[in-house]
Amino acid sequence: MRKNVTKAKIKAGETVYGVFCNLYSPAAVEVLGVLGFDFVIIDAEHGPMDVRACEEMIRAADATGVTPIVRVAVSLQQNILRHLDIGALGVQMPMINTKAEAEAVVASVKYPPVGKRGLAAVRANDYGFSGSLGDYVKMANQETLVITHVETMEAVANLPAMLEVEEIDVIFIGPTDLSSSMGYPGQRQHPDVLAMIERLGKQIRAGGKAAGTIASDPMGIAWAKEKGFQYLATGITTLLGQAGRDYLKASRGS
Ligand code: 3PY
Ligand code: MG
Repeated sequence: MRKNVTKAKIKAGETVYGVFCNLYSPAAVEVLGVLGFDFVIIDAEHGPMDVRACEEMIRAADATGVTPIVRVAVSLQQNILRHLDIGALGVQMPMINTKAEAEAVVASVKYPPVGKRGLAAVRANDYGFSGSLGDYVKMANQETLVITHVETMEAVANLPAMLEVEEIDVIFIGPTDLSSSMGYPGQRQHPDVLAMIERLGKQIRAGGKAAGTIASDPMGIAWAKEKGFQYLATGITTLLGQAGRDYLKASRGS
């Protein structure tokens, strides 16, 4: 298992930058790695990717040194395990609304004695051929990132309790779902939504965890950094859209 450079940077107080990738393309993951992004979030929530597809995306991440994190749709122990066994160095779990749900994520991600993850010789530990499984278990518990989303009003109400869950490294504010839950669907820039994100970011940091959110343009990145968000992500289609529109504007003028 390789070291989780993204986790080390977060623990050292650095800001890390990544991309949600909901298109199945190992080559795109390679490009993101070569470009120098810290992490890629292979999106198995919003998108068609199954575990087999995620494995090929993770292989591409491993080839270029970018940290592979999978956004897993269903928070069930056996489901989370399959994404970690193929080599994800982190799990990002959407729609976590209660302390019990947050604790269940940790239990699924971590091996005993911290959690309940099942152990086998799998891709994540070089199929058991390099070193002892005992050493791997210790390293996996140390290196694997646990990221949970706060993106509903129920989660906002339960944030103080969720902050008590040790082993969650990053709490990620999902602005699209949060704005929807607040009654402003599609209005991520609404002043009430921005004020809520700012408040949640402060609360997360005061609770001893790193805060994450979406930041997709220079203003959004500057805003999020200024508010203390440390784990910033954009999306692969957002990047394509920005570059594609700029190109067409420069070439055709529209
Ligand atoms: C959201 O904004 O709701 C997210 O989950 C980020 O993609
Ligand atoms: Mg969301």
